[in-house]
Amino acid sequence: MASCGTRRFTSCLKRFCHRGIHICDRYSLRTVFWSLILLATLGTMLIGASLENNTKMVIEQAQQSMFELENEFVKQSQEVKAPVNTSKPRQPFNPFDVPVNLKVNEEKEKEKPKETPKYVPKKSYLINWYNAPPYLRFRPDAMHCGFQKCKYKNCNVTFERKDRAISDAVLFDGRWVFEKVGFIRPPGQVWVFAAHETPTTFEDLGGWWKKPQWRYGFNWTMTYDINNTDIYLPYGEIRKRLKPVVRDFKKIAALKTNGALMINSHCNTSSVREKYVDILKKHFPVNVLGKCGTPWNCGTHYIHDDCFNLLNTTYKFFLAFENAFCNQYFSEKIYENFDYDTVIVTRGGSYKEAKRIFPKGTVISTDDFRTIEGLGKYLGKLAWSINDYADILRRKSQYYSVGYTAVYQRAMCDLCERMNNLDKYKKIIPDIVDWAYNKDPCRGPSDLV
Ligand SMILES: *[C@@H]1O[C@H](CO)[C@@H](O)[C@H](O)[C@H]1NC(C)=O
Ligand SMILES: *[C@@H]1O[C@H](CO)[C@@H](O)[C@H](O)[C@H]1NC(C)=O
Ligand SMILES: *[C@@H]1O[C@H](CO)[C@@H](O)[C@H](O)[C@H]1NC(C)=O
Ligand SMILES: *[C@@H]1O[C@H](CO)[C@@H](O)[C@H](O)[C@H]1NC(C)=O
Ligand SMILES: *[C@@H]1O[C@H](CO)[C@@H](O)[C@H](O)[C@H]1NC(C)=O
Ligand SMILES: CC(=O)N[C@H]1CO[C@H](CO)[C@@H](O)[C@@H]1O
Repeated sequence: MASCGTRRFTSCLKRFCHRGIHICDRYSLRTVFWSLILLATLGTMLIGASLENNTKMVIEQAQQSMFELENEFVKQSQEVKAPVNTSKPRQPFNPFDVPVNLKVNEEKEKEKPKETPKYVPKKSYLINWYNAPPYLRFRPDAMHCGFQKCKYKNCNVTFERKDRAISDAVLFDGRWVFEKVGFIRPPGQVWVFAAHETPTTFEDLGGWWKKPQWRYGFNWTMTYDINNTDIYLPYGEIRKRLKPVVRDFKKIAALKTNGALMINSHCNTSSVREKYVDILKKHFPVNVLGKCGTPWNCGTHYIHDDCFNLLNTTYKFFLAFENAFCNQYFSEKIYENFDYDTVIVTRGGSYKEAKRIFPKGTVISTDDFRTIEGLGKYLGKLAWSINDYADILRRKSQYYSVGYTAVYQRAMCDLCERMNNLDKYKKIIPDIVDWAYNKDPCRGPSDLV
């Protein structure tokens, strides 16, 4: 074929055939010619198609990066503004899909037989935190945990003042509400009275929540007291580990040099723990860090930084003494320190409640001692008995504390489930003061002997 050069294609083929190629015997030259034309056409079409594919890909990539840019923008603006807008999820920008696609879809819809429509939640619910407490604000993981892990995912939380009047539910940190509500409550808006702290501290900030303007206002409560709340939000939860940890607990015990440690910032408490500790000090060495003892700058804003290592390495006991004795009230003092290799002594809750809440043999409760001296002597004995001490650490290490984010997330899921089923959860709390105090949830200290 190389010799064909500039001659006309047909005569060239003729010459080629005369040299005895068999196809010339079977097919007419014309057939060969048209076949070649056909092949050429097909080839062109294929190239065209792949070009078209390429173009499509380029467009899709452009769209993709537009989505990404847009998402990035949404993300950034959320980061700056805190969360969260609700109503409809934003439609990703797609310049290519306006009327044409709509038409196609309409036609397709007509062809299809009608199916039973799948249940799609009608809307999403906006939940406004009216005055999120510092306890939450300093825990951004919890604050922004979202609803993706919930059964009902169609809720959003906002912390912005301006969203109050357009929200489906408002969460109030009850003891911190103001004199005036400050916005017009839309019909049907759900109000939740939330409380981390105990009723003994509800008076601390003006006590406006007790005033008539807040009566018949709240629908639900959200607190740590499982027996007296609609939405259960404790400080944490202890769970069994699937795989036990293996550590040399005897060695850890043997290396500890100090007695008991307390870290706290409230020095005049309804549980009068300060007095309890003063008496305990006569029987067992106790160091107090924080506002009520030796100043220390660690763990500000509830963040457990490396300073807390001394629970692992130095102190045999950590005194998780609550500021009040109220049903179910066990705070971050125990939940945030549970995983350290130290033995925790609790003082709180209703009488002997620690025994029911925490796994057997993992914590020491002051309820189990008739006198403070008795506790002091017990701690002294345990401190010198490496085997017994290590046994407690080993038992405790079979469990772990899930952390605040997990329990907060669960409470938010519960709230969202309720929002989706308002009929089922209809409730108005006539008098929130009654709810707070009537069941007599708190006791005074009876162990200061
Ligand atoms: C929330 O989104 C809607 C549209 O989805 C928009 O009209 C509204 O302005 C947004 N609100 C806020 C507070 O950003
Ligand atoms: C509180 O609730 C727990 C868990 O639901 C239950 O086991 C316990 O009996 C209740 N206690 C009281 C005093 O009602
Ligand atoms: C401690 O608190 C009580 C009331 O809660 C108050 O009467 C008392 O003066 C306070 N004592 C100190 C030393 O602050
Ligand atoms: C305390 O010790 C345990 C076990 O050695 C370890 O898992 C944990 O990370 C330690 N905690 C800190 C804050 O170092
Ligand atoms: C919540 O309380 C308000 C005002 O008392 C009431 O109008 C509304 O029906 C209540 N919502 C629910 C779900 O109970
Ligand atoms: C901004 C934001 O997070 N919006 C979310 C609100 O909730 C819906 C689910 O109901 C999500 O799709 C949105 O992304």
